[in-house]
Amino acid sequence: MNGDAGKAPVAVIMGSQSDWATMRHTTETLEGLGIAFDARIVSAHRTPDRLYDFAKGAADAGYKVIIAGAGGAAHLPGMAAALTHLPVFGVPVESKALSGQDSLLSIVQMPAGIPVGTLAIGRSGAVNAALLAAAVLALGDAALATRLKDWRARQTAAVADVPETAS
Ligand code: RP5
Repeated sequence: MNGDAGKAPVAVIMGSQSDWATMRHTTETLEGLGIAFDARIVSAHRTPDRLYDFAKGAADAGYKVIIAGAGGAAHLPGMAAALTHLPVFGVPVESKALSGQDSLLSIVQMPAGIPVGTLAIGRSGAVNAALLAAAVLALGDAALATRLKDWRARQTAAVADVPETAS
C-alpha cells in the first residue's frame, strides 16, 4: 500500500522501473505486515536532483527507514545514506551483465562513516529488507512486533517435515 504522503514510515526507492520486478517483493512483504510505505523511482545517475531532494527531506517527511534497490553501478543506497541520518537498507538487484555481483559490491563496500545495511541479491534481499525494516520499527511498536512474530510463526509452520517426492 502506498501510504498517505508523510504518513508512511518506510520509503522504498529504486533506480529504475526495471527494478520493480525485484522490489515488489519488498512492498508485498511490507503489505503482509501491515506497514505503510511510499514507493518511488529515484535514480542516482539519471535523476540526481530527485535523489537529493528525496534524501535530504526524508526525515522531515516522517520516514523512519529507507529501503533502496538498485542494480549495476548501484550508487543509490550509498548516496541516499550520505544525505540522511535515517537507516538505509540496500537491495542489490540482479543485473543481466554480472548477475548482481556488481550491484552487491557497489552497495556493500561503503567507506567507514556512511553505513548501508546490505541485503542479499534479488528477491531474498528484497523480502529481507522489508523484514529488517519491520524489526526496526517493531522496537517502538508492540502491535507490529506481534505481527512480525506471527509472520515468523506462520513461516515456521509452513515448513514440511518431509519433502514431497515425485510419483
Ligand atoms: C540502475 O541501473 C537501476 O537500479 C537498474 O537496476 C539498472 C538498469 O536500469 P535500466 O537501464 O533498466 O533503466 O540505475
